[in-house]
Amino acid sequence: MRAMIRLTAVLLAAVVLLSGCGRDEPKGDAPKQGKTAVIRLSYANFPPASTFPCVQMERWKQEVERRTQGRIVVETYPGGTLLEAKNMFKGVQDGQADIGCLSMSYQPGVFPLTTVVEQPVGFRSSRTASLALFDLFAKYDPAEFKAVKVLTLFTSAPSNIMSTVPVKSLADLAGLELRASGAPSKMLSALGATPVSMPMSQAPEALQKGLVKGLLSSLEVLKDFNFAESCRYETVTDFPVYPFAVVMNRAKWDSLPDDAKAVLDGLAREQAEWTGVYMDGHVREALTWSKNTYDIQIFELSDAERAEARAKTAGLIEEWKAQAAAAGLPADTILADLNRLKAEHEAAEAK
Ligand code: DTR
Repeated sequence: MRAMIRLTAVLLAAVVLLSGCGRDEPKGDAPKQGKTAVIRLSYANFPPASTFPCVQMERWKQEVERRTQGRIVVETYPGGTLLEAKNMFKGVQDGQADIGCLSMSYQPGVFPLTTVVEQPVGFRSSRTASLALFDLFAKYDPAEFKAVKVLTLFTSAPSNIMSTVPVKSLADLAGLELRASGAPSKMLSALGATPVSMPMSQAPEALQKGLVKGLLSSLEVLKDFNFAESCRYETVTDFPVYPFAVVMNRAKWDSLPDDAKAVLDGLAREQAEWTGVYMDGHVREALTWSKNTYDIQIFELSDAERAEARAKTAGLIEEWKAQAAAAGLPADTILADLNRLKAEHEAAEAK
């Protein structure tokens, strides 16, 4: 009996020692760095782990850990476990998380330049919109992000309507409560619907409680949130994308060694493109899955209705211009740059 107790004690001590000692060593197959200190970075995200902002977060973590040979270790917190959608920007500035993923659409008025991307300019893919957003940011280095270091930017795919009742035409939108955010919410208003603005992380509960009859978002959420189960009707409208930024606490960034900074900077644009490509492919996959699993019905707006929607929402671009100008930005030049970048990336994608 005593021998048993001694053996158990020895085993316990070994477990404690092993878990404690390994804590600051690189993990996995990364080569060990001798006595070089490991830098640990916390990364907060607001939606569940299965969704695209978190998939891109895990990919970024993997690449950073591989490219720094384990000298940087990224600890990820999906699902709002460290910071929620609406306090992401402030939380990162206050140091509650080192890194955070935020959607500019959730904080109207705070991001006058980058929200040009959520205007109805007709993006057809997340890859094109993500690269256009990234390149626009690189050109203007806007004041709205001066308090933090921007690690990458990307967008959702174009938004479409998912609903519990069929929306076969614009007329069916009249008075329909749909969850959206930012400029896409304004777009719904202009078309006669009743937008209910909230971050995506609150959409499942709103749908479940019947507060909304559907939502406006990119269609991959049909699978990632299982919205296809309740929203059996999808209307392809190709409404705007939602822009995102991954930001880092400025002091934490300043404290990083130059070689680590170079790795993160070297990954920034590549990560934007990776996310766009992943998103576009995942939308297609989620649609197939939703058809097979829930036999969803898909409606397409006619060309005439698309033109009508464009005409009714054109005022939003003017509204953005006025806000941008009030913030001291060269609105017309920014918009022209955005359209040029869109055309360039679309042409590259078509090849
Ligand atoms: N459509 C935006 C952004 C978005 C698209 N897919 C997801 C998944 C998880 C969070 C956000 C998003 C939106 O509706 O918020």
